[in-house]
Amino acid sequence: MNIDYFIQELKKNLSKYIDEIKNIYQCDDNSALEYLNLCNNLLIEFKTLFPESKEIGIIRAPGRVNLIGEHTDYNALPVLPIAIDKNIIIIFSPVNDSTIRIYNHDPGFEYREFEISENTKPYETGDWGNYVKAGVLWNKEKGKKGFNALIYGDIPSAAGLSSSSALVVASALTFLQSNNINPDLLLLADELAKAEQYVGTMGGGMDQTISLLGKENKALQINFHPLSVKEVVIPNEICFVVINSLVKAPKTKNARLKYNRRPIECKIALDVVNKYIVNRFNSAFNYSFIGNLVKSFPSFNQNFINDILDNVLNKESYSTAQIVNILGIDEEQFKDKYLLLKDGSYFDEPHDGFKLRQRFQYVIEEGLRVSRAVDALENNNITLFGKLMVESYFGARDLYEISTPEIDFLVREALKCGAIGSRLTGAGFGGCVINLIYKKDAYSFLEKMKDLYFFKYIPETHPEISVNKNIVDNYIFICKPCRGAGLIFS
Ligand code: NG1
Repeated sequence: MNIDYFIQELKKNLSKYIDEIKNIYQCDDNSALEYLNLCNNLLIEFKTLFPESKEIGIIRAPGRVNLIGEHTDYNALPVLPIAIDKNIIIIFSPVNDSTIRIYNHDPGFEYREFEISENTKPYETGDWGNYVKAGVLWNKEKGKKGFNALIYGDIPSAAGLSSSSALVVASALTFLQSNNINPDLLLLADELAKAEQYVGTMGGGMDQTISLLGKENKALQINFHPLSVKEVVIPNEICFVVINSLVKAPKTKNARLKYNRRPIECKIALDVVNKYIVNRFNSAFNYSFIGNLVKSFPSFNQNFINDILDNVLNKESYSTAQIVNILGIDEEQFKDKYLLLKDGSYFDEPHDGFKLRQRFQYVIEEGLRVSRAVDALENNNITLFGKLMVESYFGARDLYEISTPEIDFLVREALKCGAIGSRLTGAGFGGCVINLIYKKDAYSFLEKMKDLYFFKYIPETHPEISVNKNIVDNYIFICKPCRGAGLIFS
């Protein structure tokens, strides 16, 4: 569409576009008007940055909040996220050469420019441009045309709401659109999960899938290897409230190693179990994901899990020497198979050893909880869903060790203030808590939690974090399931 024409349209016929925005974001007239004003401002900014670009498109890709099923995706066990109304928006214009030129509306992120070429190397670890590169360079065969773009985002970063994957997804769709390619969204989600590992995190496929396939008013149960999705209706009387602990966990930094430790420990734990199965059952089973073991091993049941925890993975922690001995490989083979990171360095043995039993137990239990949670929602059993959320939190805190004192405080107080369920959401080490609330209790819950956390706990325990009282509603909010990524106003 022509940028000047569309700016005029938004001036003259604003009301014409309100319904589309209300449908996408599940919002009221006022919020829809705010979004339209934002689009208008971004279009004007784009015109100033790229005066030569006349034909434009607008892509959006949402962040997500995961209701239950944390760190299960890279183990091929299910998750249950919703897409939220916070998103990445890209105003773009295709160009005839292979150059990508990107400005960020946030002046904290500098201009980036790169070529669609096999020789294009990643920026330094942590650079925001790497997420755009991940979205564009994943398949060089598919297209050669670049684009000029202005990128806007309102998903808090490093908060477990998937700002990074929303940027990868939005960049990929912008690239495909610029080359007139209509992707199959499920296949694209699978590709982009691998593509995002470009930035160095050994993550799974939850975030890209929900950002692409999210549905209004519904959660998605996502299954992996093979990737499939099932829509799950959220009962009308409940809602989900996100609370941001304001403790950031940027996965491009320290939290990346803490995060990567978990997939590494899961893979080692699985191979110890694989080895045991081969010896014990005299069979050729060799599972590549914990989820495959759960789904396909004929003798998988509670007795089998107990046997593993009591007799196979029965130590509190394991040293490299112990694991090498169990697996019957040498230290070099061990390092190359399990500890090699994307940047070519090796993951160091943690000072408290590899916690194989705890990680294995948590992942198996969390995967089973997701299936039970979906049944609970489908049977309108809100109390059970809440109970499973709390169990998930305990597992994340005690076995997977991804909680923080701030998250612990929020979950404890939320349950006292009317939440039926509460748990950390996303990768952990900071970030957000998700709370299940009856809609009728939402207002009083929000007021109590604002007061307890943002006006008391944070000022007392973290004087270095400045709480802007005018935007507290950005830190604690009801999230409605929204539509997945795509072109808007096309
Ligand atoms: P967030 O919360 O966005 O950092 C990460 C992974 C997910 C999943 C969750 C934990 C990426 C891009 N995302 O998400 O795949 O493993 O942690 O459930 O690595």
